[in-house]
Amino acid sequence: MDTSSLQRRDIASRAPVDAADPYEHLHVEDFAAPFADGRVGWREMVTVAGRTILSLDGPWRFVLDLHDEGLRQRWYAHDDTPVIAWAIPRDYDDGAWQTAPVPSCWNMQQPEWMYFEGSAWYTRVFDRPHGPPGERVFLRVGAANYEARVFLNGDFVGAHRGGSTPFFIELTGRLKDGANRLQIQVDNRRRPDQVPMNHTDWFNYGGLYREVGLVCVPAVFIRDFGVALAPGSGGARIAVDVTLSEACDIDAHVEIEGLAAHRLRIVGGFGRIEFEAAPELWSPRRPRLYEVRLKAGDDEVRDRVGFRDIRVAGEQILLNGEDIFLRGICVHEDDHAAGKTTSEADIRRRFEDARALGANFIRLAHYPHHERVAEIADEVGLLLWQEIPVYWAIDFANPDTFADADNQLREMIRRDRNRASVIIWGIGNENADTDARFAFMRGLAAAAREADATRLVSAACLINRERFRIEDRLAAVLDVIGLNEYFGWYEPLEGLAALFANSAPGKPVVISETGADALAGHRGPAGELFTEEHQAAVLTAQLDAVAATPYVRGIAPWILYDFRTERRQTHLQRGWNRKGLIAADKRTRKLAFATVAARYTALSAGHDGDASVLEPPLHPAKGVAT
Ligand code: GCB
Repeated sequence: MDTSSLQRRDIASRAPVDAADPYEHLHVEDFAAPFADGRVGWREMVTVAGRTILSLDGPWRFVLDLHDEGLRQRWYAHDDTPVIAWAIPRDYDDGAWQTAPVPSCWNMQQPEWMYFEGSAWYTRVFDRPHGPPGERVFLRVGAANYEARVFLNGDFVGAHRGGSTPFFIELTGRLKDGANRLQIQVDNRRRPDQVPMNHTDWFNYGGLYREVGLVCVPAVFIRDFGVALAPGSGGARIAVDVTLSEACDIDAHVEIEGLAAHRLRIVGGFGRIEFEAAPELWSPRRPRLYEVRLKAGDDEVRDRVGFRDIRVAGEQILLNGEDIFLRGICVHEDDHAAGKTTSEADIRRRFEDARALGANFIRLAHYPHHERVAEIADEVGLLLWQEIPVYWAIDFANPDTFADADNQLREMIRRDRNRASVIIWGIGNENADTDARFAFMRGLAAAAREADATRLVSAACLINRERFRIEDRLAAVLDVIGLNEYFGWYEPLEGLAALFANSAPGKPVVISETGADALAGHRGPAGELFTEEHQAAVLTAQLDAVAATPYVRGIAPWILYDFRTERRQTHLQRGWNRKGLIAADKRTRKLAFATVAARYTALSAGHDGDASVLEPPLHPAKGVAT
């Protein structure tokens, strides 16, 4: 059959299968092309602060689609005629025989789905929400790894790429009275031009692994808003900016509990105001949050916001004007039973363990974590580094890869920019120092600052191993130099002192990773790799070296919990990275946990200010910190 005359855009819109040539799909290979055009990104996001989300979580009909038949055969265009009435056979009936829960990672649902990488289809029916006239309805997907294509009542309505940030697709005007059929095709294939690319040191979970729901808003609604201390105001002024869905001119009203109430003029859909206010500042010891209400036209949003100042001065990091040392720990969003799907309890346990370690700082590796993480960190007083997965050998020369990374960065910032706990945006991890990478990263640093002028920008930089010093062109565009170094594990420990002595970064350095694998329970001499003793000895030496190096203003050992990764296949690893201070059961603490905890506890007295104040509780049951 001659398929050359097929127009790309036609493929998505042609008539239901029964009417089409039944063999046509066998010969079309650009079947995914029509769906690239409808991509949504950061501009289409809708703030959900204080809004009710109508949950679509629960069991969805589900099938794996190894050969992409769903797009080829246009499964989304099928009507719901029962098999008994079919005129010609089909290969799909909404997965009526099988379900998967949303949110979840399909890998964790059935043993035979564990290593599946490819497309899968989720289908469910929901009733159209009934709100006031003019109400608009958006689908919100918390995260889908990696690419998602969405179909409503047989029509393609939008797509998204990037596996760790939320996306929104407007359904207004497309909803029928009564039942509506929603289908989401999720594709988790690893590809060299994606962000991350195909090679990473974590497990590639697939699916709708964060919550899915509907958000209903008025015809003109608040799309985005920011509330923060005005940069450079010394904590004496607050700035509020508002972006509406439409380019209209109206008044908005902002109220900050006990502090201020102001009218703010919106022109062409955008408004900004700065006013005097002297809030009690947010810090890890006193994570004070204020209720914020913002009204514009018929819309209203609410949030709980902390006010704090973070900046660098020379080689110091200043929190509210005071030098701070980041006693950190890295953490992946990974669970031996739930994969990448997380829960309130899991997040609070993570924070409890970090607190028991004496940490005041967490690096969320290597992608944006669930939005509840930063919300809870705001409440309990933990500082966060949050990043996008610009990891290792990204296709830096590819403009489309840049567009993907830039969008993920802006989506992460839009989602979390009102979270005081987030102090650092991470834009990359261990990328080779090429011209293409430098241009790419310069672009990302500029994007981060344009989207948010109130935080620090960092990345895990490189070491020049010939001159043995911290040397990376990228350092010039960062506020804080992140450094992943594994002296004592991948290379001899002796190099560390030389590296620190040879380097003169002129900016604060944070050791964004260091550590050693240890299988829990594997004991032996400190000289033997993979023993708990060896891991503890490496981290002791690292903490000693850091303590003797004034420009190192923080350290985040790799990592809180062991995590799943197929790259690691010795008999001591068996598919797990064993650098956790705690085993994958999230209970068994290795020797190194106590080693780091002892150091951090000693350090904390001098570094967190106001040590007389008790740390806020981690569980709301015991009282939410204000
Ligand atoms: C790194 C990577 C991290 C790995 C870690 C390791 O430098 O950034 O993703 O998991 O090393 O264990 O080797």
